[in-house]
Amino acid sequence: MIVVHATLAQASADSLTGAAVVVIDVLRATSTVVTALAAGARSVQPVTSIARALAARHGPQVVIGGERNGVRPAGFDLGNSPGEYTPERVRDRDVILTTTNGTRAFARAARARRVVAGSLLNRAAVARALAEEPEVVLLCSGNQGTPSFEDLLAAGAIVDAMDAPASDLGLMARDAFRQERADLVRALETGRHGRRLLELGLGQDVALCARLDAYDLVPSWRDGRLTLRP
Ligand code: 3SL
Repeated sequence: MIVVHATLAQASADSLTGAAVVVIDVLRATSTVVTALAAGARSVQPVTSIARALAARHGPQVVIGGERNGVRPAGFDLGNSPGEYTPERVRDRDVILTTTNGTRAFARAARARRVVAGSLLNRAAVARALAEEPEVVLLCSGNQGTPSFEDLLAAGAIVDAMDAPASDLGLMARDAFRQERADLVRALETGRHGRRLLELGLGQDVALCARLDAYDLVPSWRDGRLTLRP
């Protein structure tokens, strides 16, 4: 069974304990996680505050990245644009990432039996990796407590790629994905968060995050870090 939660408010940490959870924040946290690991980062550690991110700086092998209000905080090496996470910047390094909504979603899922990062970029790989799981929760980060169009589209894309029954919201998300699939850049630009990124001059990020199945990898959570180890 696949259950979709449109916001973090729909899922308590306790309710996720036994499940396999896919954390989704298409714009842009989980797209950045996937891109950083694809570029050769050793790990990505999501943390919930700027202070914790800065405190984790230990030598040149650590890269501090993230955003508040879409913008790179003072003292950070990188923002939250997937395009910044190039092999030159992150290969063989540990990334510490803090973002407004996405990293809070990882904190919410931290006690789940299994946690992976999902996005449009890696939805087929995620669907394949979780094919044998009896209970899958697609945890959409949303935006400040409200559902996000792009997160639900990615949830629908995962439902579409999995051969399993889904909750009603999962079926609605799947149908929305099927309807929008032909032009995912336009679809992502339609939502509130996509429009905000366009206003910030970050339309390039929206296009980067809309590339369906661009990466065949699944970031998996262990001991507070996301890596490509299964
Ligand atoms: O909220 C988040 O986690 C971010 O991904 C939002 S932003 O796209 O970087 O503004």
